[in-house]
Amino acid sequence: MFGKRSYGVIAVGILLVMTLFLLLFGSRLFTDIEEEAHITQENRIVVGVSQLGSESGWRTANTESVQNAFTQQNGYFLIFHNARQKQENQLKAIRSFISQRVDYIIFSPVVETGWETVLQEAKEAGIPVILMDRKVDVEDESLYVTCVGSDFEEEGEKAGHWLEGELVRQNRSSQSVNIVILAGTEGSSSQIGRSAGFATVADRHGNWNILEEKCAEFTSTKGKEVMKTFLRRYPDIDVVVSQNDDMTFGAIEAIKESGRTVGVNGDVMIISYDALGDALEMVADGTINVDIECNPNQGEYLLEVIDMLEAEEPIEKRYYVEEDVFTIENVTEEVLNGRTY
Ligand code: GZL
Repeated sequence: MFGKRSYGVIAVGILLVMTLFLLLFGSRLFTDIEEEAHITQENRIVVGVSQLGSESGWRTANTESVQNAFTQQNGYFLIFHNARQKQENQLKAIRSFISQRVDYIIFSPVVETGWETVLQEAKEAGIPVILMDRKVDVEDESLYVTCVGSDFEEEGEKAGHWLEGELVRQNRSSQSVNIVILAGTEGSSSQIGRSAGFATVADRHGNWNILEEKCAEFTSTKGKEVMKTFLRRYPDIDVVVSQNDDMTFGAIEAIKESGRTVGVNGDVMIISYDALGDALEMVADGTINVDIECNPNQGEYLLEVIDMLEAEEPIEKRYYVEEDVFTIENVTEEVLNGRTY
């Protein structure tokens, strides 16, 4: 209908009109957006979050759940800091939140001890502190409002109870069983609780030999390295208890490279924690015998706690997230497809 030349004239005309619009209204447009951001920032609840690191798939999911909860749309201004596994970085971040006078401080303590002073500073600044995932070991429990996370001792006992039942099923409950344990970050409440819970059950069985428990930092690299050491030291390992799936992935690699087999039909039983989607695929195919779930989706729980604090409603000292135990019997397609981490 129009020749090429006409299209060119039309295009230039449109460009001219757009340029004119931006010159006349553009600055107001951006000012409005900026003012809008400023106004909503003033009215938003400011939350400082110190996340301990990004060492595992679990931690990534935990971070995502927090970032998906404390959004501008939900009325929050989130200041998020990753401490890269170092307590001194968490201490610095918390002090920075205090100097910025945030409304709330949330943090996942990399280890249980060494927090009294900074928590006292937050208390004196009148800033409520909420623990996420892991606990702190403090005399004065008024230094934090509440803790949202898992019952790690119960998780450890769940692992022990599963092994009790499995040995009965295999008709091996009176035979000698050699166990090695890949432990998480030393002094973290997940390591302390899982070790203690499993030991509570193991102590009831004189035929369970815990050959060695060694820290592998919750990472797959370290899990493989420590498992290689165990394989060199102990030729007849029957069970590996690995305190998170990332260490389990590394350990399974090391066991297979040594020529031994793992899982439901293998000669080394694998007990893992976290229940990441990738790990549940390995439960479904029999590589991992059992996976004790540790739920990282704590953002919604934390949101609810702050809503209650804002409404000055009474708060419990502890909120536990819901968790399951997965074996080949209950890891269905529906479970695998429904996994959010
Ligand atoms: C558990 C959490 C642990 C996970 C690991 O609540 O603290 O830390 O089990 C993570 O995967 O690194």
